[in-house]
This record gives sequence, C-alpha cells and structure tokens, in this order.
Amino acid sequence: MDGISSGVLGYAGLKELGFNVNLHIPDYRRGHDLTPEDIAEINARFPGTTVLLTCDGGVNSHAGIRAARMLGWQTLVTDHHQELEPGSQADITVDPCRLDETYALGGICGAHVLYQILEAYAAAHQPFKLWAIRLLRLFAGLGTVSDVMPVLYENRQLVRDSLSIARLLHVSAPKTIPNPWGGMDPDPDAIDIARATLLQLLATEDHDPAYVAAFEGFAALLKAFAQAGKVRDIDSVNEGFYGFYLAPAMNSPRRTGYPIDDCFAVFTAPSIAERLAAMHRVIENNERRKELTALHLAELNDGDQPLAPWVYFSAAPVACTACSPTR
Ligand SMILES: [Mn+2]
Repeated sequence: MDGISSGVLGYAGLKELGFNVNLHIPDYRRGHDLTPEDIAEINARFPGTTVLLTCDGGVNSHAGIRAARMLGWQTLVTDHHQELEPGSQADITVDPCRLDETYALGGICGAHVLYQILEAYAAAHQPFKLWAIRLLRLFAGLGTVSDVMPVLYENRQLVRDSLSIARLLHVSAPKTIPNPWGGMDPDPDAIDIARATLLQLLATEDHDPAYVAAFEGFAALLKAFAQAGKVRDIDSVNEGFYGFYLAPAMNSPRRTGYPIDDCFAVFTAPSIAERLAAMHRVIENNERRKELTALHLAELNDGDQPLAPWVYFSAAPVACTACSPTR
C-alpha cells in the first residue's frame, strides 16, 4: 500500500507540477528491488525517458540503477528502507535510513519521503502549487498507516491531515433505504462521487487531469467500500479503516498472486466507473485472500501434520514479509 500510495502521489504530484511523467509498476514477483528488467521495460514502453525517479524502493537496487545509468538516464532514488551497504550509484538518494543520513525520524514511509521532496520543490519553484501538493498528504498519511510507521512527531499531524482530506472525499448519501432492523441506512447506490466536497473544490480550479484522477480514485475507493458495507458513515473513515480494511485489501494481490494493476487503476483508470470497478475487484480478491487464509489455517490445525507441534506443512503461497523497513 505504501508503494501504491507513493506511486500515485508521485505521479499525480509531478503531473500537477507540469512534468512529463509516466508511471512504471514493477512486477512484485521479482522482489523489492528495481531490476535491469524493469529498466528495459521502461525503456521499451517510454522510449524518450531521460530521468528515473524511484519511490518506496531503490536504495539497494544497485543493478537496476546501473542499468538506468548505462542508458544515460539521471537517477533519483527516494526510499525509506535501510541502506544495507554504501554503494548506491544513483545521482541523488533521499532516504531517512541512508547510512550517512542525519534526518531525525527514520520511521517515515516511502510516500512521506516523496511528499516532502515535492513539497520542498513546490515551495522553492512553484509556490502557487503548494496547496495542491499539500493535499497529497492524503496518500502520504495512508502510506504511513499501511507501513505501520510510528505515529509520532511529523507522522502524527500527517495521518490527521490525511484523514481530514479523506473525509472530504466521502459523500454522505442523501437518500436512505430501510435496513432489516427497522432503521434507515444510506443508499450506497445513490452516492455520487462528484459531489464530494474536495472534488467540488478541485473542479473550481485548474488542475492536471491525472492529479484530479487520484482524488476521484480515492472517492471511488470509499464508495466501493460503502457498497461492500465496510464504510457506513463519515466516522468510519478513520485510521482503523486505513489499517484494517484499505491496506489489507490493497496488499491482497501479493498474497494471492493476483496482478497488482487494479490497485493502481483505482487511481489512474480513465473513467470513474472503471476506477470503481477496479476497487470492487480488489475488494473481491481480498475476500478470496480471507477464504484462503481460513483454508490454510484449517490445514495447519486439522490436517495431517506428522511433525507437529514443531514443524507444520502448508501449501499456502509464500507471503512477502520484507515490506517494512528495518528501522
Ligand atoms: Mn514502504
């Protein structure tokens, strides 16, 4: 989820700042590092590339960075993972967990690192865009909760701001329908995303379509969760929603071997209907993940386990546990 948050934040933010930018999604099955295969894919798909900027990764991707430099690209790494040994060949590396770094709080997420860079850039070169860039705290705060960063110091206000912005993307449905207990519930089908307060505000200003799409995608995501019965009202848009519903759903492809493209399509697909459909597929896949978890747990508990309680056999797919930084 931090990778998705930082990718969406960077893409939307750089577009909004007027950069000619494209988003490359590395294949998670190749591991966490940017590989020479990724560089070859980027080069084939976006032949005019001159700069590589990574987010939530790259500090230890020496082979990938070397491949990019061989093509003459400028290489800018933004990451928050621990640098394992000196030797980054990137032109610039911004990472609170760089070996020689002095930044006070090592525990900030990848989206937060890239956010701070965009904010500093906007403050120096495009101060009139600062307000637009600051709204991207939505994604930086989501990455912070998803990557289980300590909610201390600058993370605290970031998560608070993120939830405030998220709530401006929640549409309370005026239409209600009777529920089985004799009360009334919002009619999920009546929610109209464009009525979200923040989207109405953005519509009054001049913004890059990719930038607006990221926020519309977040509103679509809230709607999809409302339709699935996970978000009932504005009060359910809280840090628990990020940590217990949204992040696990967005992480579920990796657990089940499902392509991750839908997770990005939520924020980048051409139409709101497609973004909503993508989020519904992500939620469905998460339900499948829950079923598989129950199945494999039953296999551990009730199956033939000749070496229990010391060794258990399972056919469960290998989950990726290397997602949180070591600091
Ligand atoms: Mn991360």
